[in-house]
Formats: sequence, C-alpha cells, structure tokens
Amino acid sequence: MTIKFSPTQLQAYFVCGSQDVAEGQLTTVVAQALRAGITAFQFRDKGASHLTAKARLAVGQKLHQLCSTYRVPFIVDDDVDLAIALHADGIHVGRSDQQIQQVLSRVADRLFVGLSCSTPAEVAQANQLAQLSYVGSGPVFPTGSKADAGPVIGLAGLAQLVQLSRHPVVAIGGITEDQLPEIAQTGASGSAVISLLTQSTDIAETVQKMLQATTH
Ligand code: TZP
Ligand code: MG
Repeated sequence: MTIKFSPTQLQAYFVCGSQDVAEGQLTTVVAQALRAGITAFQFRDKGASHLTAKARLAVGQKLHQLCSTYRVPFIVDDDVDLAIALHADGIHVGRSDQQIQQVLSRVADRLFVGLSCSTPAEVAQANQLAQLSYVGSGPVFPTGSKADAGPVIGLAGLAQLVQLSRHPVVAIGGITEDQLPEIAQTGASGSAVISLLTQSTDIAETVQKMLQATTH
C-alpha cells in the first residue's frame, strides 16, 4: 500500500529510532503511538542506535507493517537505500544528508520527500524544488535528542520560515505540550517530536493535544 502525502499528516509526526527508547522497546512504543493517533512516523535510527544494518531492516519492515495497518505514512530518515528496500512512503532528508537534488531525481516518482530547512536561505532553495512535499524546521527549542542540532530558531524564526515557505512546514526540536498552541499560531502544519512521545506518561493524551493544537 502506498500512502500519498497530505499536509494534515504533519499534525502529529512521531520521529523515533532504537536510540530513543529502551532496548527492544521500539515496536512497542511505535504501536502505542499509532494506536494513539499519530499522523506520520519517521524511522530515524542513527547515533547511539543499538541495531545492526540487518536488524534495522527487519525492525523497519515491522514498523512499516504497523504503520500500514493504521494507514499512517512510514517515512525513513536520511537513508535512501533503506527507504527503497523498505518500500517506504516517504524519505526525510537533512542538510548534511545526501544532496537533495540527487534524492529527488532518484525517488520523487515513488516516495514523497521532506527536507530540513532552518534558515530563510534554505527555505528559498526549497521553494525552487517543486517536487518537495514538506519542509522540517528547527530546532525551535533546545533539544536533548540530537547531539549535532543546529542553533535554536525560536518561535519567531519558525514563523518567518513558515511565511517564506511554499511548502507546508513541520516544526521540530524541544517541543513540549505547553508550546503546541504557539507552534500552531506560527502557521506550521504540525509538530515533529521524539521525546514528547517517548517520555510521555500518557501517549494517548499527548497525541490528542498535538492533534487539537492544529485542528482549526
Ligand atoms: N532534528 C532537529 S531537532 C531533532 C531533530 C531530529 C530532535 C527532536 O527531538 P525532541 O526530543 O522532540 O526535541
Ligand atoms: Mg537526517
């Protein structure tokens, strides 16, 4: 099953890999998040990941199956070969990942493509790329989940990028429940989060708050 991109899928966007949860818990956590109503899932397995390449493929297959059951897009971070091998619905490309033009020409006919953009110049470049589906912007706030995260852009920085972007924007980085309404006020289509869901004591309630913040 291929899932097409819609901006409403950015409302409650969960990003997670083995490094973000206790060992062996990834599929359990993702299943809980899907049951709670997340609108997109990104498999981002890197850094302190405890998976071998072979295990990553096997876990990715399981996660894609889970996402398909809930008709939620399964997006792979960064790794085009993995995205193709897993028949992912989408790929998310960061600034330091493979050149966006190369990725687009290789997979844009099969996968939807998201790109990280944290400055007005990067958004201006993304505006030239008609095949992009969305832009991810941040870190909006300080984050403990990405060791090499760039400078914090704040809510004002996010609002500026949303204004400039022709593509829908999903906010990322250090987003807590309290900030969800302010994120929505910038015009962002939603929030992409790791720790808000992996550290949540009530995933169902947290996802509801993410959905409510962006439902007008
Ligand atoms: N890209 C920019 S910040 C970030 C990524 C992957 C980490 C987001 O994690 P958290 O826990 O929601 O701050
Ligand atoms: Mg990346």
